[in-house]
Amino acid sequence: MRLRKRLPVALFILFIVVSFVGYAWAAYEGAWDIPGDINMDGIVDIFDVVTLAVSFGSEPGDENWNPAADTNHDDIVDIFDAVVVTSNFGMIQFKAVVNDMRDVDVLVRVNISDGLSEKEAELIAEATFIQVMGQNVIRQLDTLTFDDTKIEAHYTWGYDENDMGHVFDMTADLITLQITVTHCFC
Ligand SMILES: [Ca+2]
Ligand SMILES: [Ca+2]
Repeated sequence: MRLRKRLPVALFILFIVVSFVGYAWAAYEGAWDIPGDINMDGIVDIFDVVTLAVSFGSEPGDENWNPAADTNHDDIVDIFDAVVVTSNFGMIQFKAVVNDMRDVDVLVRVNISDGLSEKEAELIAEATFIQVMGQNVIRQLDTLTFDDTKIEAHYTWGYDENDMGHVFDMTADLITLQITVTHCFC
C-alpha cells in the first residue's frame, strides 16, 4: 500500500529529472555544434586542426584520446575526422536572436581572423538576412558599417517591388559571435 502511494511520487520525480536532463542536453546541443569545431568556440580553424593532430590515431583509453576530436564517433581519431575538419574549415557559426524571441543559427564560411573586409561583412549580413527571412523576399542593403568587432546592417525588404516598406536591422558581435536582429512585417 505504501509502495502504491509512493510510486506516483517516484514517477513524478523521475519525470522531473528526465525532463531536466533532456532540457539541459537540448541547451547543450544548442551551443556551438558545427561539425569539425572540436574546441567548440564557434569557428573551425587552425586550433581545431592542432587539437585533432594531437590526438590523431588515438582510441578510447589512449593517453592522447580526445572524444571531441572523434567527430564521426567511431572510436578512433583518423583521416575521416580530419576530412570533417578540413571540409568545414573557415566556417563560423553565429547565434542570432530575432526580435528577442527566435534563435537562429547563421553559418558563414569567412575568415575574420585577419580582420574584416567589406565583402566579408556583407557576406555575414547577407547570410543572416537569408537565414532569418528566407529567399522569397526582395531585399535591399541600405547601410553597412563595420569594424573588427562589430557589423551593423540595415535592409529594406518586401514581398515585391511595390512592397519595399519593411525594415530589417542586424548587429553582429564578432567577439561573442552573437547577432541581434530586429525586423517587422509592418
Ligand atoms: Ca574551433
Ligand atoms: Ca573518428
